[in-house]
Formats: sequence, structure tokens, C-alpha cells
Amino acid sequence: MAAERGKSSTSAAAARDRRQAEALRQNLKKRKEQARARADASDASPPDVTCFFHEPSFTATYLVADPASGDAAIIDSVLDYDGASGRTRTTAADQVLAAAKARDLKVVWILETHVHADHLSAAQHLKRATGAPIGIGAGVAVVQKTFRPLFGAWDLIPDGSQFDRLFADGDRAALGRLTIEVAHTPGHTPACVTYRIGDAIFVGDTMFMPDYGSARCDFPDGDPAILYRSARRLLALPAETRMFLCHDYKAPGRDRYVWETSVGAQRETNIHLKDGMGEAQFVALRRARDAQLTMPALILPSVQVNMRAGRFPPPEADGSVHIRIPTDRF
Ligand SMILES: N[C@@H](CCC(=O)N[C@@H](CS)C(=O)NCC(=O)O)C(=O)O
Ligand SMILES: [Fe+2]
Repeated sequence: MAAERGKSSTSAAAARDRRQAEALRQNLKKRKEQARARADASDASPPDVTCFFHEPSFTATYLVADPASGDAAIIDSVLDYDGASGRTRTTAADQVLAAAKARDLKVVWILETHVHADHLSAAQHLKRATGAPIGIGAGVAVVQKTFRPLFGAWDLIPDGSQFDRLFADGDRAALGRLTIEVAHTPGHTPACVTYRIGDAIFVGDTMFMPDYGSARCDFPDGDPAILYRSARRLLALPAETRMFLCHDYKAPGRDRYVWETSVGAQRETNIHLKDGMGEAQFVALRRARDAQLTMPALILPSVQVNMRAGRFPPPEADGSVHIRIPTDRF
């Protein structure tokens, strides 16, 4: 009898232990969910966004700051480059650095939305000046594999290791008290990403202003059907989400550059991607437009530098640095 009682009280104790362990697990899970909700709520505080528009390449560079901490990110910087002379300057990038300094901001991220094909990135200059890491989408390795043989870039290991951080879809990074959330938004290139910071999204070359439409999809591994799906994903965000573009080319009839719009405005009026535009219609439209476009003036210098995280090809024995232009390849 006594032995029986002992056995049943042991199994009762085991059951109690299990219940307690389960309660602890549930408690921990709830606390994690609450912490995540708090982090998301703090993201509601809008970041300060300043645009620096580089007219020679029609590029919008952004200085994005967390007002609470003073931490900042620079998205899609430009290194001035004169194709005729091969001369580089850091004028545009220095303006961004000066603005950060004047506002006592600490640059903690240098971000690229993609391997740009129309301007050189100033990421290396910014990194030397700030010590901040350079981030890009993890798909950059695909771009490197494609272009390595085309540029004879045999020094380049095509694994993205030239960058400090490779972002996969859904990755998060801190910007002071704000969170940078990364979405893989391919179509223009296979490696394109969008950065969401608070109520703002930096969409790179996906959509352009509502009156201009969308980015071209005729680069290697570009695909209009894939761009359409990336765009629909962005357009599922709240209508009031501020949307910052990487370029503006002034649509016909517009006489000033604009680089900011909203999810709601795009859904209502984007000439390629407003609500109701189907995938097949978009693909046909995009293909027709791409057939008329010439190569960006700086595509050959840009891609070989930008896929190296803004570094130039290695110097020759005498220290001189050369950009390589393949003949009769493109
Ligand atoms: N004319 C510009 C064109 C640059 C260009 O092709 N930009 C791409 C983004 S990297 C694009 O999507 N352009 C759309 C268009 O020109 O309609 C140049 O030569 O730099
Ligand atoms: Fe682009």
C-alpha cells in the first residue's frame, strides 16, 4: 500500500513539474511576444529623412536618422565620376557627411539597395570617414557570379564577402531605437532589397514616382514578373507608409525632381503598378519600354566597382588603378 501511494505521489509530482515547466515556457513566449510588440511600437516613431539628389545620375541618396539616439544610416551614396576623364570626386558624399556632422549624427550603417548600374557608390569613402559597416542584399553573390567573367574580375570572390553585412529577406538591424527591416524585392536586379525603417520604406529601383512608373527589368537576371510581385508586396503596406525612391527622371510634363511618395499614392495612380494592373499587363508594358532603353551611360564602370562594395579593381604593379571596359560583350 505504502509503495503504491509513493508511486502515485511520484507521478503526481512529475505531472506538477511538467505543468510548471509548460507554464514557464508559455510565460517566456508571452514575454518575448510583448518585447517584439514593444520594439514594433517604438518603430512607429518616424525617422528623420534627408534626401541629397545627385542630378548627374538622377540618384537620391538618403541620410536617415533615429531622432532619439542620433544614430543614422546613409542609403545609396554616390561617388562623383567623370566618364570622359576617369576622374573621381567625393563632393556629393562629403555633403552627406557634412550634414551628419552638423546635426551631430553618428553614421552606423552604409546601405545599398542594389548593385547600381548607373553611378558609382561612395561606400568605401563613407566607411573610411565613419567606420560604419556596408550592407547589401545577400543576392549580391548572384550579381558577382554573372559579372566576374564579363569584367575579368578574377580577384573577386563571388560570395558577397566584400560587404560587411549581407541581408536576407526578413533580416533586422538596429538603427538606434529604430529597427531596419529588410525585404528582398528583386525584379530590377536579383539582389534588390527594400529597407523599412519606422514609417518609411527605401525601395531602391522598384517603383519610381507614380507618373513615371517602375524600374527597368532588362539587366541580367532582371524579370518584370518578379518585379511585379515585389511591388505588390510593398504596396500591401499601410497606405500612409512614406516611400523613398532611388531615382527620379522627371516624368514628361513635370519640371522638378521628386523622390518621395506613399504606398497609397502608388496604389491610386502609378502608371505601371496602380491597383487593378495585372501581372501580364505590367510585364507587357515593361517589356515594351525596356526594348526602347539604351544602356546607362556609366553601367560598365559602375557595376565593376559597386559589386566590389565600392572598391576599384586592384592596382597595377606601378600603383595605377584602371577600370576595365570589355569590348563587344554588351
Ligand atoms: N539615362 C540614364 C538611365 C539610367 C537607367 O537606366 N536607370 C535605371 C535604373 S538603374 C532605370 O530603371 N531607368 C528607367 C528608365 O530610364 O525609364 C543613364 O544613362 O544613367
Ligand atoms: Fe538600378
